[in-house]
Amino acid sequence: MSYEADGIPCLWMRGGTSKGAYFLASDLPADVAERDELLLRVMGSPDARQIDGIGGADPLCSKVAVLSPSSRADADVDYLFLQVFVDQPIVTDAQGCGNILAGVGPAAIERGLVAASGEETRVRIHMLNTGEVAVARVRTPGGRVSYRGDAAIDGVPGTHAPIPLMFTGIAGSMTGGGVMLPTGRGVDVIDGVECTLIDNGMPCVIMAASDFGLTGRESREDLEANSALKERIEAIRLKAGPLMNLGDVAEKSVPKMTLVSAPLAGGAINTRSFIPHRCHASIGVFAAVTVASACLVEGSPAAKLAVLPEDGRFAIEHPTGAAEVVIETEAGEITGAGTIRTARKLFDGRVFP
Ligand code: NQM
Repeated sequence: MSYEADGIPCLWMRGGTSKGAYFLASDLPADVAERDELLLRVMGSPDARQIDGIGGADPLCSKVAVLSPSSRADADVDYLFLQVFVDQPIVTDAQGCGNILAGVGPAAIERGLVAASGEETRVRIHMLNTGEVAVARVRTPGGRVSYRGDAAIDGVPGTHAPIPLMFTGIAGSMTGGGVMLPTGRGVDVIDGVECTLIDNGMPCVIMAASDFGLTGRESREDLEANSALKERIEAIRLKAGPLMNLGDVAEKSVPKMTLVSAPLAGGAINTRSFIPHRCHASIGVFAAVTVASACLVEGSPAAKLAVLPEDGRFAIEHPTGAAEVVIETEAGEITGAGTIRTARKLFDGRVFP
């Protein structure tokens, strides 16, 4: 079998507000360097236009999910997320992705890794990047995945079948120790800016937009064109990485850098997220969970601006609407989190590296 001549079975799917290529691990090279080289060719990286590959010339559409039978008794499928950088020859597993996660349940059923059971199939997904298990509920009438439905998520036109996702034990997902605040503090000051270094599913640095002379309402395009701002944020990120137990983050896609401001549309808080160099068109799932969690950290920039919901349903506002996350607490401690996403199978075929 030759990858070049025969191609590789690949599902191209939208997961939440991202798009990516879903593979079975058994269809990819076992050697990591060989696999990454192949994925760069598949996506067409490094190239700002990804003209020679299937990537969408945007980090949100240059993503990969690798699926395999679960290595754990308490999960049905193993999911490894890989971010393929657009304009650098980098493939990294140093973050998970809750949007691409939304497509994992459907893809696992499509590929026969998980059997459909009844109207709705519960898929327990072991997220290899962080070690936790997420539970997805996928509509499977007649034993087939149904992508059609009436759930809408901001950042995606139209409506689709809802895919509820639930998470537990995500504190310190990449920063370790089972704690949300890797420095033990709710506020650290880096380059004169108050930052919350936090990881409740995604390592994030959360700062007030006003500390950068911004309103927080600026468009994605305006923020991306502001090179002085991006340099300031990157300088803070490179210092935050080691403080968050992430080591040298120069070539990593974490921590995400999130600017917060008061909510504008009845939500809990308003955000603009750098992931970490481009500005997100919306916000990542785990990043939204982490921002909601930061709203509960007393004295933090997020807590000072947030309007806390009474029912645990946080609308995290972003450039194209809001992402709703549910935060469950017991005696003031965060015990679980969840969200609703949608996904869509776009193409099933073979990709030629
Ligand atoms: O935070 C983008 C996305 C993501 C990640 C990114 C994500 C998450 O929106 O869980 O979903 O932050 O690089 O797909």
